[in-house]
Amino acid sequence: MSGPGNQALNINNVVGQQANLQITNHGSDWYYTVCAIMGISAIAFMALAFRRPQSHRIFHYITAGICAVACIAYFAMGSNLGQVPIQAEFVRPNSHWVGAAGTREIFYARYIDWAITTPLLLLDLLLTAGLPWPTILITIFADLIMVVTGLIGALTRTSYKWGFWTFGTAAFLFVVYTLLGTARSHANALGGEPKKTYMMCGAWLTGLWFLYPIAWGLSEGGNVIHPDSEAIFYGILDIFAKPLWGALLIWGHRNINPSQLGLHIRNPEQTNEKYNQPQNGVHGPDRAVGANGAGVPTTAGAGAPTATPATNGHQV
Ligand code: RET
Repeated sequence: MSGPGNQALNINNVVGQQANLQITNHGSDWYYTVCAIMGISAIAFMALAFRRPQSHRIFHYITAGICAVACIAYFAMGSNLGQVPIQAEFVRPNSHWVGAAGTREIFYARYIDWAITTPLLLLDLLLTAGLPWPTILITIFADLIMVVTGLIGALTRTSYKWGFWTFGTAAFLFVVYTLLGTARSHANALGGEPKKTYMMCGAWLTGLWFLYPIAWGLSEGGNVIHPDSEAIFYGILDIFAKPLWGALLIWGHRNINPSQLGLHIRNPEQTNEKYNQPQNGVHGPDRAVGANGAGVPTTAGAGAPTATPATNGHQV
């Protein structure tokens, strides 16, 4: 589709907003290709979700959401949008810009994507390990520090960008510590399918995520590779990190009941509740049957004054 077919670079070529070093039509075509892959994957995961009961869709929904957000981010990047020219610290090897490094196209859209999707990827994985929610929360917090410092470093013109990269890497190592330590031992304790799925997806995720700070060092950081190569590098990583990883995770969950993971999700299909029907004003005995027959504490009779708040909780 390169050449006259893809006009994004011509149309979105705003004077004063273009970097000296930016993607070409090839980079744009590739970004649009990844955009399509993400979009198709999001639709496929939603289609798979509808084949399961509502109480068994959480991992499909999270993973579909991840791919949908990536699809939009890739649309922006293919269109040469969501970017800003930043003075590069180093002259790129073999660059035409003699004497000065010039500006490089930095896609901040990438970081908006990551700020939304990497916490969801971790949620997918850490729920599989049956981790207590405060531990999930602090891990996602560290992940957000990683993404935000990566963005600020990318927008920094001087060598101080590496300071942000260092903070980001420290935060990332905390995430890795949770994955290889705490979460792994929780998954081990669960055993069976959750353990198998966690081990597979956890190893995949950890190995893959280590390549991102390297891609950053060669692109936004060191200005070593061309923005088209940056597109290919991050694009391939993202395909492995989102649709392919997500498919493996969802496949791993085919025989896992969320209640095994401490996820007690109300299941109207099993308890014969009718949608939009008031539950006699309170959450009566129907409700107390709990998700998937999991032993949920019951309140006595329909007249019980309070609901059973724990039934929807994530109890671990
Ligand atoms: C940055 C730079 C700062 C140091 C570190 C980084 C790591 C980023 C990672 C991103 C993962 C993104 C994924 C996207 C999915 O499509 C921010 C590059 C450590 C690990 C999985």
